[in-house]
Amino acid sequence: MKLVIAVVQDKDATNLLQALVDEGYRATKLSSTGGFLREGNTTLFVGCEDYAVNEVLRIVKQVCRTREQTVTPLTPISGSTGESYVPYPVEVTVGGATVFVIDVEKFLRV
Ligand code: 2BA
Repeated sequence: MKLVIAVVQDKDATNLLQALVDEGYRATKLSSTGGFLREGNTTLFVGCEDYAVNEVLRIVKQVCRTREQTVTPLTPISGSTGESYVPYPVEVTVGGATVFVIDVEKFLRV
């Protein structure tokens, strides 16, 4: 058995969860926060048989979109009064999804 962990954008999470459940997969949705953008995203846990991993990945790829997002890190500038920081917007491409596939040693429902 495998555990597929997919970090997706909030905008795709509802559709992805629905698509997985429609195809008979069990999934758990967690609210998460990206370390770089410090914005909300969604992490889905999908426990499935080994043979189903590619089908789960296909659904993830089909639903999740890449999007451009602007992040504004503070950039240091040096002036006569010393160093100060100015906002400098940078565009990054986020998604479709960041996926980890992990071997499950034991699966229990007690
Ligand atoms: P964030 O960490 O908020 O990253 C959002 C987007 O910012 C990333 O999109 C990437 O385009 C950019 N980015 C991240 N770190 C960067 C850096 N050091 N320099 C420049 N740009 C950077 P994605 O790659 O699609 O990642 C989306 C989300 O997936 C991430 O949100 C994070 O929550 C998760 N993620 C990505 N890689 C991960 C990893 N190796 N381990 C755990 N979570 C990961």
